[in-house]
Amino acid sequence: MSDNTFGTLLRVTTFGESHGPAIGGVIDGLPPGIEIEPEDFRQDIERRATGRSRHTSQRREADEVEILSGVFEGKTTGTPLALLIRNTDARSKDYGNLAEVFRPAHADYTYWHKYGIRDHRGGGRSSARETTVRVAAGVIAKKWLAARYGIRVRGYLSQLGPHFPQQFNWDVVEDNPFFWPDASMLDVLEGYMDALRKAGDSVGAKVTVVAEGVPVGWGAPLYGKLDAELAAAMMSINAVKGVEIGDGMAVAGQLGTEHRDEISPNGFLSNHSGGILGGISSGQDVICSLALKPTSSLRLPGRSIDKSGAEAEVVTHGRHDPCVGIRATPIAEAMMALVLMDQALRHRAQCGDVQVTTPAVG
Ligand code: EPS
Repeated sequence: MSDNTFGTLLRVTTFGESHGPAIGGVIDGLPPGIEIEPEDFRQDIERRATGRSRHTSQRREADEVEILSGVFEGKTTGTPLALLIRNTDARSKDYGNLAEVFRPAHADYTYWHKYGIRDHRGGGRSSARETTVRVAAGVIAKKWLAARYGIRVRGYLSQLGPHFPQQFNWDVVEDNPFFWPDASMLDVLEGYMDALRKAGDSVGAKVTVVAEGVPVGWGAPLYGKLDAELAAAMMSINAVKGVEIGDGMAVAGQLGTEHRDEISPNGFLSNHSGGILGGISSGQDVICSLALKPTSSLRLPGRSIDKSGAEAEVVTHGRHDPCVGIRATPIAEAMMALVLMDQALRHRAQCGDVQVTTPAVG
């Protein structure tokens, strides 16, 4: 496998499997002088972690982030920053039966055909465990974006199966295990998830991420579009099947007069475009949503085949998320922050000296 790196000036490489000794990553291209200490990682790592509510996988990982290089006296040195997170609670025997069969809707089947060898314990490399490293890398990007430009990246769950928020309040998002912006619906969600877990099924979800304070000008036509890079970054998260920028797929039904974000001297009058025009940030909030499919590892039997091609029934044991989307908000925030930081560095390199007299109205 050679495609484990993303980014251009800020390059993130991750490695490791769910049931190997550790996962980790190398972040290269960080500007020197960013203050980083192990404590910085704790909050976002906790927000993403398993076992923090009954609605997620009950695997209990320590998720301690070790910095191996690239930081001296609490500051980045401009050299590769390597992170290591040891796996401390893998229960590989749960997966013995998966060595010979393929879970329907899982990457088992495609990994096997592609590589001819597969770590079937947990999801191996395809496990959501890998996203811990992205979240750790995202912490550094969030910190830099906030300090340098005042940018805030935050997200919420915008759909859980058949449920949509009826009200919106950022202040309640961090106070519930779903990252849900409507406190009046929490009982409904709890009941829905409890019934789903009891039934042994799983469900999809949608996450929306918003970056506030992004200056106008980041992103490059045509092959370095900010929206294209966001889409690729979000789509690289396990289980993501759809990505939308701004109004996304709904633009197909809009008239030009509805869709256009009219401009006044005091700012844009709407934000259907999701803060990106021509692949370049407009100065408005950058808004990206992602749809995550239902977890494919189910204890309910499903039809499949074994390695010889014979019919097989698959039942998955182990500790799984009934809705992997519930833990995806910090992951999507991290990917947004990493893409923005990479674009910021590239913008600075090529266009850092550009000045126009038109005020930025975003
Ligand atoms: C996952 C399966 C479960 C989750 C895991 C993602 O692990 P296991 O195979 O050990 O039961 O707990 O998520 C994490 C461990 C994590 O840190 O996110 C999967 O198949 O994607």
